[in-house]
Amino acid sequence: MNIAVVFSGGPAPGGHDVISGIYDAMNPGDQLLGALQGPIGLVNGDFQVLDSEIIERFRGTGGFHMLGSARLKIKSSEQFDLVRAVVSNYNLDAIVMVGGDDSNTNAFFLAQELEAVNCQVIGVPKTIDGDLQVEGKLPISFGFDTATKIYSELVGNLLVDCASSLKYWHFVKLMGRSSSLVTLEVALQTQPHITLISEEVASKKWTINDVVSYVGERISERVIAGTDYGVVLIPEGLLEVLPPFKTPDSLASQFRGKTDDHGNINLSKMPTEQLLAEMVKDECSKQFDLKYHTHFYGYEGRCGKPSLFDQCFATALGKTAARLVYDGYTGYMAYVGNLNGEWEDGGIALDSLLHEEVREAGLVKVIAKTLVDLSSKAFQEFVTNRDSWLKEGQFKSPGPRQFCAEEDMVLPLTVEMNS
Ligand code: FBP
Repeated sequence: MNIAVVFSGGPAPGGHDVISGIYDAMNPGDQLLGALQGPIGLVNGDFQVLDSEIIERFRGTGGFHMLGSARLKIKSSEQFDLVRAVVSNYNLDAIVMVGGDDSNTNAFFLAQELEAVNCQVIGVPKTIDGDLQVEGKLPISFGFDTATKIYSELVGNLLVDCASSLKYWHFVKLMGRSSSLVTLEVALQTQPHITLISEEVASKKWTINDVVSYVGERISERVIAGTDYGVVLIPEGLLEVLPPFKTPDSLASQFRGKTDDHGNINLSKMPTEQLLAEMVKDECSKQFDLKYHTHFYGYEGRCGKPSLFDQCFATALGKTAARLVYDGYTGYMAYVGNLNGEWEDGGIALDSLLHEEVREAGLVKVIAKTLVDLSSKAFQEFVTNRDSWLKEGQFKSPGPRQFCAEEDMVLPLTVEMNS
């Protein structure tokens, strides 16, 4: 068989292990090809043959640089024709698409388009955002564990720094798109002074002014108590859930309407942390002068060396994808679940995950993003403890990852608590 593997969307730690897992599970004599620059390589017929030398060079490493990736959505009939031609030129029997919710949606439509040319399409759940989950089957995608451990180290360092220098507030935006799962996980791991969760803000129907008051009041509480320093965590998708707001020359307004190829707003480019810090400073200016720094943690974690958990998990996902190919499936996504016990694996029909959503192009069929469930154990744990985290001495600084078996196989707290 000839199997092609495609990285799609943003990188996530463990991608190279998915490929290693596919390679390990392939029958001798079968060929694995890697699409260069992800979907772009698939459309243009740009591939690299993946042999044992390349596989061993990249096994266990972070990043997607073995092949490169892109956010191209294969959607037009011309693009589907080009892929069909590539399938025929390279005698491809199967394509494994390693991607998030949008890329797996694309994998579903590609599977339909390629059925006539007998080419199977299998998806593998990838994304640091944690927003691709399937209840009862897939508790998380690969990459989330490593990325959140890296962000937790960085946030932990800031917590120690501000408690040491006693003078700064750090406003930290964390990647994750519309879902605040990354932020919730990092909050549980580091116990910072103030954390915003977009799903809660949306449920309370807060405006930007409500958010500014909430943060300002908590900061004032600490200032009055003589602790004029702390860390504020802000999910990347915060602005998306706030009703349109007007601030003079609003930074956010510059970015409204700009979307990626799948119709997602480019939240990573919105300087939400800066905007919020400025507005809070303004709000508090009559009482005190807020001294702050802003940070955005996202790219730092997307390509980190995968944790042992992510290496094992991604390899298992790759092996499962290969098995689905050999068993003749198409339009399925590989899963590995029951992570607290004996791991279980298999395939999930992609069409069972689709729902209708309004995107830039109107109503489209996509895989629903998993958001923070406000009734989940993980969120409730956060709600129970956040007031005490606001006070001195509650924070945690996990430090660098140790990569020793026991510590590095610890599941993300949100996954552990919610399973
Ligand atoms: P995927 O959905 O492709 O996994 O990417 C996730 C992500 O890391 C988001 O958290 C972030 O908003 C986005 O990528 C940033 O994308 P870009 O690489 O285009 O800046």
